[in-house]
Amino acid sequence: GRSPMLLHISWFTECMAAREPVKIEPRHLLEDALETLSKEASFCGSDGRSLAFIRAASVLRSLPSTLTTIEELNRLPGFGEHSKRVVQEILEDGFSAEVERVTQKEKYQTMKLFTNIFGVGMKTANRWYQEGLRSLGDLRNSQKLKLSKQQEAGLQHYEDLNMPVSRAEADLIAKMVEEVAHSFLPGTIITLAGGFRRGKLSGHDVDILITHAQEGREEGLLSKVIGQLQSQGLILYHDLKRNSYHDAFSPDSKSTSNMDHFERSFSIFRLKVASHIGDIGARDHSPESSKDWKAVRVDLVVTPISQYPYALLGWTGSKHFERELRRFSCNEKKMVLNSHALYDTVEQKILAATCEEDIFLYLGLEYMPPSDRNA
Ligand code: DGT
Ligand code: MG
Repeated sequence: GRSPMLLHISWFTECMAAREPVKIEPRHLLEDALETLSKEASFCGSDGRSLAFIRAASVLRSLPSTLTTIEELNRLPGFGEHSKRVVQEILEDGFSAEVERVTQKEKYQTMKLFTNIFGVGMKTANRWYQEGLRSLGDLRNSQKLKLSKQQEAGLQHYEDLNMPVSRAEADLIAKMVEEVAHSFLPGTIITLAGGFRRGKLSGHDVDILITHAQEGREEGLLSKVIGQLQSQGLILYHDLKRNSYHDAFSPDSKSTSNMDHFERSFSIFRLKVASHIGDIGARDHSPESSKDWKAVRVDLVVTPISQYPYALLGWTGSKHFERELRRFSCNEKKMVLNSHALYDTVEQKILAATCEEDIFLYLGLEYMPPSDRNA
């Protein structure tokens, strides 16, 4: 059969042509419901079910207008019976009893709380839940719990890190990084990737790519940049991973791991915030309200220029778009796509790209600008 991505694209075009201005149900209500069920499924270890709900939510997101009738729903690709049932319920009653039940569950609430801690994955969250831990207070007060440095930082800055990062804050951080990078290596190219590149106005972190037009000049730059920012008191946490492309990566490996092998730093920046932002917090009278800084999650990723177009495509997201694109490459084109390269398994060669457009061309797809990749 045709790949969901192609179905999706052709259906989308069809829909744009028959655009109707009706609007009854706020679309986020439906998407949030499906996302809740997706989370719940992943908390239960059902990755397949989780993905099915993500797909359905992504189809809704790509609709030109809000869904209003169950008939429209029946024409949509990528909608399983369960997702359909939930959407139908909300369209008819304004809410879904199943979703309400899930959000009330203690396990769901606890898993959501714990997995929102920087450095805590599903396994750890589940273990803590099984041990009877329920709140951040429980984690902070536990005597026997052994937290990693990353989790400690995540717990310490939990509130800040779960506040959205604004576009202005992201730009400010990119500028800080650029200035320092230029002081060590003029001509360094800094790119704001992730959701912000797709035009989102806020995000959960700041994803920054670092490269240089001369291959190899970027090597060793990151530790200098971090060191400099650190000496200015701007880094609350950082974990530098060295480049492991050559020792751990083979382009035709069947590994499904999405982790890439660039030199990178998972960090938490200490960002000065304008006093009027602090004023919002001043309404509550906690000592925190006088704080004139905010902890922000920043990923710095260093890429050689030869891999930059792939890194840019891979780090622009969305996660779901990446997943669908990689699946399409593999199933329809017999090519393995990741953030380093595109590997043609038939010709058995790596395809070099100088820009994102080249990659879409290799895949036989029309170029999609970042703002169209929000699926
Ligand atoms: P948000 O939540 O507003 O930050 O939304 P995004 O879309 O910026 O999501 P984010 O920051 O989690 O990831 C941005 C893109 O970067 C996403 O498409 C996947 C990619 N990405 C994130 N972490 C990794 C990683 O460890 N390895 C690879 N290969 N890609 C990653
Ligand atoms: Mg991001």
